[in-house]
This record gives sequence, C-alpha cells and structure tokens, in this order.
Amino acid sequence: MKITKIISNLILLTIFGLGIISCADKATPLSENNIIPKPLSVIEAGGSFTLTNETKLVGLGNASEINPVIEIFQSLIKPSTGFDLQKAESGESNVIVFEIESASQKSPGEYAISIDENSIKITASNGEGLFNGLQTLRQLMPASLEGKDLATEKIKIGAGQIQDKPEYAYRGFMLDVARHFFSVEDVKHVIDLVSKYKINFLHLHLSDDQGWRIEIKSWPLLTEIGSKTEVGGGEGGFYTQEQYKDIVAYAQSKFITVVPEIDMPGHTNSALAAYGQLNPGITVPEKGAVPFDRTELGVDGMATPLYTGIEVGFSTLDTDKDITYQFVDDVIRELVEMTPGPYIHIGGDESLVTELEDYIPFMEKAQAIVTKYGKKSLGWDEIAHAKLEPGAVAQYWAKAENAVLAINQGNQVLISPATRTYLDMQYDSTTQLGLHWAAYIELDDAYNWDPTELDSAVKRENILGVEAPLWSETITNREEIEFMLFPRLAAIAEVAWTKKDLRNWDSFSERLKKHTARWDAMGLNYYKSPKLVWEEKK
Ligand code: TNX
Repeated sequence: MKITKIISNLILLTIFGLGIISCADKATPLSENNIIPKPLSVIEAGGSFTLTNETKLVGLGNASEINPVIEIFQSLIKPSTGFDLQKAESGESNVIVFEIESASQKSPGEYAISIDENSIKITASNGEGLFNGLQTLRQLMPASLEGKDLATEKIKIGAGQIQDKPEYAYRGFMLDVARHFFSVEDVKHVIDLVSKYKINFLHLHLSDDQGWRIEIKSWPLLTEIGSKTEVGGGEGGFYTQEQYKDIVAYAQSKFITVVPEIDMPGHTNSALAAYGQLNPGITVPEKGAVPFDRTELGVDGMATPLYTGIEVGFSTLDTDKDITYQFVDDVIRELVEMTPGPYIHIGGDESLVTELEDYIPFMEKAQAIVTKYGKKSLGWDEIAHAKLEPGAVAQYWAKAENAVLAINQGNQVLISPATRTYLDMQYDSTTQLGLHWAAYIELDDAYNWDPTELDSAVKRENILGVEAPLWSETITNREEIEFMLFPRLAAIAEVAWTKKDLRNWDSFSERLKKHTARWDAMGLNYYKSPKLVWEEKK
C-alpha cells in the first residue's frame, strides 16, 4: 500500500473514530425531549450545554426564594455525578442561572428555560416557577441522574428555548392515610415522587371510619382510641402535631401545599368510638367491628366499637347537639393553626345515614367555622346541596349534577372523576390491588379525557383544577402506593398541566415509554401497562 493511501486511511479512521466518540457524547436535540407533563412550547437551537464539575450556579433576584431551589439542584446532581456544584455571584460561561424576575409578566408556577453552549437560564416570577423549571431541566438530563449510583455518562443538554405554564392552578394528589396508615417517611417519599410531575397540592384524608390520624390536643381520645386500628385490623397510627407540621414543611420545600381533610358528618366512626357524646346512636356493621376496652378510659357508653371493614356510609355525627359543633370548631381551629395553605377539606361525602335536612345545616355550620378561622372550605361534591360560602370549592367525584349545583352558586369545582382519576381503581380485572366499583382505569383511560368535557355546564372558568385520589382500603405500603400511582399519575399530571389542544395519546405514550428509564433508575415499582409497547430490554 502506498504511503499516501495509508495516511489517508489513517485520516479517515481518525475522523470516523472521533465521529463515533462525539456521537456517543452528543446531546439529544431539545425537540426530541420526553418531558412530562408536556411544556407549552419547545424550540430547538444548534449546539448544547455540558454540565461539568466546574459549572457554577448563579441566583439572580430574591435570594431567600432562589437559594432553596439551587440547593435542591445541587443535591439532585451530586449522587450520580459526584459533582459538588458551587454557587457564584455571576458568570459568562459554564453557568446555570436561576432568576426570579422583578416586575415579571409570568404567572405563579410559570417558567422559561433558555439553553446555549455557555449557559442555562431558568426564569420565573417566584420560587415555585423556578422549581417547576428545575423539574423540566432534570428530565433533559440522563436517566442515571435519578439513581443513587455514580454514572459515567456525560451530561449534555441540547440548546433551545422552553416556555411553559400550568393550565390549572390546582394540580392535586390525595393520599388516604385513614384506611391504612402511612408513616411520615412514606408521605415524604410520595411528596418527592409527585413533585416531579409538577403536582402542587397534597390532600391528606386524615380521618375516616377506620381511623383518626391527626393529634387534636383538645380531644385527646381521638388518637388515643380512634387511631388504634385500620382496614384489616392492623395497628393503625397517627401523626402528632409536630409530625404533621414536619410533613407540611417538607411539602412546602417542594412547593406543595397540604390540604388536610376531616371527613364529616359521615365517615366518622373513629371519632364516635372515641367520644360517644357525638354519636346519635347508630350502630356499626358487625363485620369489621372491633370492641375496644375502655375500662381504664371511662368513656361514654354510646361510643361505638372500632371498625376495620370497608363498607361505607353507616356513621354520622349527631348534627343536633351543641357539643358536635364544639368538636368541629376545636378540630378545625387546631388544624388551621398548623396549616399555612388556604384550604381545609371538610369531607361531606356519602353521609348516607344523615338526613338531608340535617346534612345541609351541618355542612353550612362547618363551612362557617372554616371561614371564621380564615380558610376556604373544600368538600366532596355532595356539599353543593348546602349553601356554599364564597370561595368554597366542591370536589367532583361522582355526580356532575352536584358540580353544577356548585357552579350555579358561583363556586368553583375541583375535578376528580372516580372513573378517570381514582388511583385506587384496578388497572384491569387481572391486577391484584385496588377496587373496581367505579371502573377499571388503564393508562389510556387516565389520559384520554379533559376536565372541560365532563358536563356541558362545567366550563373552563368553573374549574380550579384536577386531583387524583388514592384511597387505601387495599393499599398497605410504599411499593403498593407506587404501583397504583405510576404510570397513571403522570397521565393525570399532564391532563392538569398541559392545555387540551397540546395533548395527545400518541405523543404521551411515546414520551412515557422513554421516560420509564428514569423509573427504572429510581427502582420505582410501577405498573408495566400493556398500553405502552415495551421494547425488549437487553
Ligand atoms: C368512595 S370518593 C369514597 C371513599 C372510598 C372510595 C373507594 C369518596 C368521596 N368516597 O370513601 O374510599 O370510594 O374507591
């Protein structure tokens, strides 16, 4: 072979070789992102940004709002890269800028990201917007970022611009800690998971027939007696006020507002088991009734047995007695004292043994107490039979006609149709966990609907937002929570965040399929829905 030929072959090999290397290191173009929920607009540009150990983090604007978000970013990057990213006052290249604009036009939660070779800049009008931007940026980085192990992958992010803002201001998830109790650590884990999908409200269902889960200092037997069991007869549990405040603060650090629920006047057997004075004398179904030894506590003879079954609708507070309203006032007052968010949820569902003529004044008085303590009431859709206070919200779960009653009173509705958003419903008839009284809810059922299409009287402006409840009659631990949430929570989060005309199943399912690499890296126990076409894993 001639020497020139050898040289030209060597040159070709080098170019080819470099080509392979740079290919492996290439950033995914921004337009090929798999961001969930889908942003408002993504515009791709040439080039990419590379994150290194030298990348500096710059905050512009109100430091007390920005620094916590920067800290979340630092701890997100550290485990899989080993990078100890430092803050800097300013910088021209290799910087990530977190900016809260003064006099911003952006709504709360809205953000923009611009990426070029030298910098990434996230801008927002508040910390929540920056945090949302961070959750998007996280999904532009390799899946290995979600794992705990050190990965060698380079972090390259395709250049371009993202504009994004939520369709609905309230994007909620509800956890039923009454039917089965979940520890503070489990609740924090759930907060971590749902915050990745820009969920910003956590509704805690804190009381039901089977258990009272929040310490109320003025009525101590609620927890001393009422918390002692759960569905199936386990030991139950409750949050002390300190623990509840810890959950609230943790949620706040992820820009999630806690909405505490005390379900009334039905779903109250655990309270009636503690304080017989509240009981009008209706008995508990035998199946699931657990006598509680009160000899040392000397409780009123009207107290009911504890209850571990799942049948609903048999209990009610005595709506005629003054002591009942003292009870409601004390409970709401103590809840308000530890709840910075605007809403107290007062339940109101399935009060099947409360006459409507008793139910209506009860729900009106309960709302007035919430208002007196400076908060707004949320209640299940039946609450709309009562006169609603201004700003009170009805949570549509079963009956569109109740949602319409609320709207006709000038109030907004929170959308949680049991047939679409109930994460305790089985995926299909073969899935072990869950119930199916409302529907089987496969991934596409959770995705292919829109809050504005439920009833012609429920218009966009009547809707505060969307919430996905996880009732826990059949759910007992963290792995089971994960299984019922994922992938459906990702679908509902997109329904709540992304405008209807930007959403479609083909795009969602394509993105989600690739997105599951992140769940694999996290070790998440998610349901492998047959609605996604799974590629063989090598
Ligand atoms: C209905 S939804 C209920 C809950 C149950 C749930 C089970 C609602 C307001 N009430 O008490 O846990 O069904 O799916």
